[in-house]
Amino acid sequence: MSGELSPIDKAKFVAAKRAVDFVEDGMRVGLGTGSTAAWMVRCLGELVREEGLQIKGVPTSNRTAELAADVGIEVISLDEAKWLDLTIDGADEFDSDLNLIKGGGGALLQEKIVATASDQMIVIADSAKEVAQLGAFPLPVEVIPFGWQTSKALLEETLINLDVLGSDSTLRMNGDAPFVTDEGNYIIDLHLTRIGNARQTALVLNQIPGVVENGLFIDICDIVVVGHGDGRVEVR
Ligand code: ABF
Repeated sequence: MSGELSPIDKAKFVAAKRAVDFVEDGMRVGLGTGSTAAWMVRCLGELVREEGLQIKGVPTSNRTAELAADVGIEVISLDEAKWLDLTIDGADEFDSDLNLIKGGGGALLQEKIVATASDQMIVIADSAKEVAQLGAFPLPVEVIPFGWQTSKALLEETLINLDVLGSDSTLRMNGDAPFVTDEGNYIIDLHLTRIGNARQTALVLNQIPGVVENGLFIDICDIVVVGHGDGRVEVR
């Protein structure tokens, strides 16, 4: 399945392959979104098809739902599953406390709901995603389309009062039109450079009317499986 891979893809693949060792027969599994999570879905599909692994998967995006069905995983909704044994997902950044920035792929809302509804969340990432302090990756904030410019202005004003560097923000675009999430919302990316107090930032951002969710995942992740370009894997 992995063929000849570039070092970055190899790192993603080996992390994904190691993470599926945590999946057991009968589990309800949250399926993340993004290129690393796509490797994990393919690895799980192989176990389902070739070793008879019995799982039910709850996808975190339409794209993951399609891929999971294509590789033979039984897909159910979160409401059907109600609670999950495990979620495996990618991330844009993780720190030594296993706090994360997610949402570069635009699926942060479903990803956070699914991860929170899981006994355990495992993040799979290449080693370049590890940071001493979160914030170099633009922090995605999902907002409803109504009044998004006002929400953007309020976000920038709020950032000035938080322990973060930078208060610039941009509406995520898809060509000439705003990028629209699976839930029909927009994403505003906050260009912060450094987030001093990620816990406080996550709470404060969600107080702004119009904000649906932000991409800071605090105290949600239990394990990070880190893949390296030479094929080494670490479990943190
Ligand atoms: C999802 O996909 C997101 O939360 C994160 O933004 C992104 C990571 O993508 P990739 O695995 O392609 O780097 O996990």
